[in-house]
Amino acid sequence: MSIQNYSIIESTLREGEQFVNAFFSIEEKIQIATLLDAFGVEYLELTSPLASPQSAKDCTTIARLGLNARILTHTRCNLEDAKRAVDCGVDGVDVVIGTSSFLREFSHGMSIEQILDLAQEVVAYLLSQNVETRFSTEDSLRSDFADILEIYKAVDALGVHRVGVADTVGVGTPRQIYEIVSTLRQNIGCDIEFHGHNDSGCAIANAYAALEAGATHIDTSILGIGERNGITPLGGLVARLYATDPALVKKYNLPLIRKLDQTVARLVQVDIPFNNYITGFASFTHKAGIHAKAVLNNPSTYEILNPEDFGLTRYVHVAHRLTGWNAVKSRADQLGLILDKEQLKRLAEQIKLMADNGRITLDDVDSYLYEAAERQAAII
Ligand code: HCA
Ligand code: CU
Repeated sequence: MSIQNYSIIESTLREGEQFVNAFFSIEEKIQIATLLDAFGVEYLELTSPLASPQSAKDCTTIARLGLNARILTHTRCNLEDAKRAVDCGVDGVDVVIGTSSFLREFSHGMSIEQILDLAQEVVAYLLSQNVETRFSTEDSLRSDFADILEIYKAVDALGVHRVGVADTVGVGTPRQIYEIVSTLRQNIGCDIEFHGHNDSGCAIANAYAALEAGATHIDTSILGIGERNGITPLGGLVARLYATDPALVKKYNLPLIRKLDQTVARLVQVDIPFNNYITGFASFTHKAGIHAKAVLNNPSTYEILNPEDFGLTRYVHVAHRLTGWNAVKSRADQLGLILDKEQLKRLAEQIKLMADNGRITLDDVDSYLYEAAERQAAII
């Protein structure tokens, strides 16, 4: 199935708040919410109002900001929580309950029959309050699929807007997620959401597989922050979709990704990883002579993402032993120096030798280039 309409449920302000370093003040939450809204995500998911008195206030405040994004909060599956959520004035409520034997035994102690009754009661209540309603099962992958299907069919029959598949522990593979979501797609009519943790590095691939299988909503957080090592990162999902077809992400304001990543990195006191999707400092750097030559001729040779579409620029690294004369020429061009091919080739050899004898910097390369240009001018 090809990916068509989908929405992002941005959960930096819910799952992201579960990141070990996250302690967002209301001002910071508003800053994040406003930026995400300007980026264009369709939904913002907020921490449950039952988490703490301040969380309840934050929920109400953000619900009243008048953002374009629909505002959701996230609660356990019981009537009291659902009522508190509705009272915050949110557009929708995401309810979740654990269905795996682990969680049934060690968390809430309910049987599948009890969960089924409760799910129907809570979903019916939320629908009666005219809020967008999502029902999801925590640890879906380690739950009995027949149980999940039975519960999802029951809430689908009540008219729930969405059901969610949650890979709570990051154990799923793209094939498994594809299988689960496509089976659900064949059995129920409502929308399908996927929430995937990244413990084994599959969160983006799993989200993508869910979309391929017919999921309509994907949960993300900025930089992927969340419980443990987090969930599908917003930038990573965007990169994955763009690589398939830039049209899939043209609805978003892509240059804001950098600001989003930088803002959240600062607020939770981490560096953006060097190899981060789109915004890592090495994401658009090219080094080896062969790469540099081809990229200078046509960037698509080694770039699946066009940095300009994200408001970024590529960098061709010159000051190292793998350099080539094309990269040296491009640096000379940037400095406005005119050097002939023979000179550029000699300079490339000189840079390689210097690099073999120790670290050299771009400043060193620039001085060689200026000296060579002066010598050339003197000869002419
Ligand atoms: C958790 C809950 C959750 C919920 C996902 C969802 C998970 O913190 O354990 O509501 O879809 O990963 O299961 O984030
Ligand atoms: Cu989660």
